Amino acid sequence: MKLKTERHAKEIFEKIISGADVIFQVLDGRNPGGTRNQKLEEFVQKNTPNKKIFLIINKIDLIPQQVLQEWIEYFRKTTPYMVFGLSALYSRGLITFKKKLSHLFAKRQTKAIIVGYPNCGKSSLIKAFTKDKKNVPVSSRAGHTRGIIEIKITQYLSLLDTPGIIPISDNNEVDQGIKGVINPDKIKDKEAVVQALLDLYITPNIIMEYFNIDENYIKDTIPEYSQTFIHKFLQPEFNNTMSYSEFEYLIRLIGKKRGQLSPGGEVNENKVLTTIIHAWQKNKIKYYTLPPRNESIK
Ligand SMILES: Nc1nc2c(ncn2[C@@H]2O[C@H](COP(=O)(O)OP(=O)(O)OP(=O)(O)O)[C@@H](O)[C@H]2O)c(=O)[nH]1
Ligand SMILES: [Mg+2]
Repeated sequence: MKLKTERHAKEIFEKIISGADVIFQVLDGRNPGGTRNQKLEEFVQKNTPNKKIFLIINKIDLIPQQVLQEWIEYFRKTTPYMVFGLSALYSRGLITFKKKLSHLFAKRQTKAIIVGYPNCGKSSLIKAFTKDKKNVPVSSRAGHTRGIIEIKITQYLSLLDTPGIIPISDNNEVDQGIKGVINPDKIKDKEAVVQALLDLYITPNIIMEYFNIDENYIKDTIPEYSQTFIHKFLQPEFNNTMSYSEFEYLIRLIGKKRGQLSPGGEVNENKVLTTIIHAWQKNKIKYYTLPPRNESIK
């Protein structure tokens, strides 16, 4: 779904948050800044300032503790919202989160809703809450539009079991490929997605490590290019952009390593690109981002 206009965005936001007093905005821990929707936050502040927003940094099992701390500090300094880190998949941080919630909501019945971009872990978080035997489904609001079920997570706080999906604002294939909402086979320009990955998130050495490509392999496989390439891209401190021929070289290396060849014997680039995007979408390639430095305090 595409947010065509400002009005359209507002309609969607309105729908997402209706019926809830508390909004849990789930962020992908590997890129919390990029998976946060500030337009939604502004909308809530302007139109329904009584609704409380929480930032939930999910998937913390995929990032170093120090990186999580930096993001938490960053959000505490630059936003008025409460911030929590957790792993919905491994139920980490859930008890602390619930304890805090029972302190914060101790007077009247309150309803929370989970919102976030596709793939950030909304359903996993709901599942984590449901798995906990102490959290019981309390009501099915029959007669209401969809018969939404609520899960009681503390004495006074219940969670609507249908999350609000924030649509990706532009219908861009690259964004969708990176966010994992489109199957790699369906992506027309796979090269653009892999190049964007290399521009925004991962360095070539991370990809090569993932495919078990080391110095010797590079030297043995395509000797004419190897010294410059090794020097430039096998280092973890890599801070260069790849030229197109270097990019092609990387694809060739991976293709040879994986035996992804066309009948003619050349590397099947399409297959290699699909493999990379697939590995990325399945969270197999490790990465994380750091918060921006020196941002003014709100
Ligand atoms: N490692 C890790 N993976 C997670 C975590 N939470 C969710 N995932 C994975 O991320 C992917 C997306 O999780 P979902 O819970 O389906 O995400 P969602 O936000 O409901 O996605 P949509 O329904 O498509 O909007 C799945 O492969 C989950 O297993 C987590 O805490 N750690
Ligand atoms: Mg879901």
